[in-house]
Amino acid sequence: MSGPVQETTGVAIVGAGPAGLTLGHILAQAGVPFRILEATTREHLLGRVRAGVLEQGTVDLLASLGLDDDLRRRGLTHHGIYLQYEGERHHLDFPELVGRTVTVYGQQALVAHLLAEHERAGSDIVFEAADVQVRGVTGSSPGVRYRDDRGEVELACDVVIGADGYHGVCRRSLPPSEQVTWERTYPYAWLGILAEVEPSTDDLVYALHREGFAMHSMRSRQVSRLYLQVAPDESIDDWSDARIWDALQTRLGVDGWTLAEGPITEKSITPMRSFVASTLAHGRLFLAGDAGHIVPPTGAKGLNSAIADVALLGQALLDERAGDPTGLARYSDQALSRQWKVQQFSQWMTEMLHVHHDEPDASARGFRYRSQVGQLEYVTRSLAARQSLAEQYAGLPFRE
Ligand code: FAS
Ligand code: PHB
Repeated sequence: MSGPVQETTGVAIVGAGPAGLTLGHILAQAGVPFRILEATTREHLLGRVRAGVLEQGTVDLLASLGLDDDLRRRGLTHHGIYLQYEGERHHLDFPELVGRTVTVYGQQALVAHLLAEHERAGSDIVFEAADVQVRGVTGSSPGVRYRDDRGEVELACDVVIGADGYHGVCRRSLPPSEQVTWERTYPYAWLGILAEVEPSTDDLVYALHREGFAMHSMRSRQVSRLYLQVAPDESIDDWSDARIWDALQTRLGVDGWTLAEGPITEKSITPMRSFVASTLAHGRLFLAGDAGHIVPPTGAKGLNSAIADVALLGQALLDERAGDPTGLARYSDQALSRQWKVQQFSQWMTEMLHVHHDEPDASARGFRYRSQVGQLEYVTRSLAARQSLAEQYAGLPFRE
């Protein structure tokens, strides 16, 4: 019985989501050897729908890596968002408010493009890597152990990157004494659909309605992406296409506007949570993206935070290889400082736009709803408030 296969690389990246794939490109561009270990299949990875809005900083990073050609072709430049409440729809014009735009370009398309570019370049990516275990990150021989079609593999490396998302193994490999986590859940979830129908709006619509939140997003001029607030324990089986469209028509409807319907090609329910780990570094292990933090999707920050992390981490890894370790030493604090600003914005957007059906007291429920209407009236009528929202939605700098 032979022992594990012994192999070596420079950077072992666990997870081939946006964080892992983008970091791989940063390293590839600098000629740094790496291997990406992905638990699922290529098909499963490409089948995930998820996020849809890219901040300017994310677009700029992808462009700097020469990874924006598909994005330039298929991405949709958006000049703001609409906030809707009590039958009124108000546009926030980002170029007018903060001189920036955002780009609508689905995470599914981004991951497909990042992966295709890796495969074109012959990157070292292992799919269906099983039982990944982080090893020796506080000693002199960091590495990862996993199983592939050859059997057990011991992969020695200089550094391990946990880009394996909220449910991954890397964050969980930290000793409890080394890390605290902070989390809150929300008494609602998002039911999301993809529909083969031209979007009925130019910019995204975020709507507060007594029945619950609804949002009109999109993936292209032919495919709409829409969301509904539902109870956290809802089953997608209880939501027929007709029931979904009825709720969207009710919650998004305003005088003089029609929501076009079409065949629903994907529907799923996503729970809402805010989560932050107290550190993104432990010895030679560094966490990036959802492995270290989660936001409710209302502020469109999940994917963008993952990219912001790897922009910092990638440069820090290159600096260390050039003899300057300060970036890696500062990475966790820098990334988490930005992340807490993103957390508060995502929480603020979420609480402003969702209804608390779980509140048993009718008076308290009514008070909360009317306070939210008051908040939205203030935000849509105050230049300072609109600028603050636009500045955060369009994206904070990667480095303060
Ligand atoms: P990811 O979770 O994307 O990638 C982690 C990768 O690691 C996965 O491919 C996983 O298979 C792999 N992995 C996990 N464990 C592993 C192991 N043990 N070994 C090897 N590989 C392992 N954000 C928005 O901005 N807007 C949205 O509308 C939105 N919707 C979402 C819907 C859902 C259902 C989910 C889960 C997230 C959503 N997000 C949304 C957030 C999402 O976009 C994330 O922020 C983004 O995917 C983060 O990217 P990564 O950090 O790369 O993590
Ligand atoms: C999406 O298009 O999937 C999307 C857009 C904006 C959000 C969340 C999701 O805030």
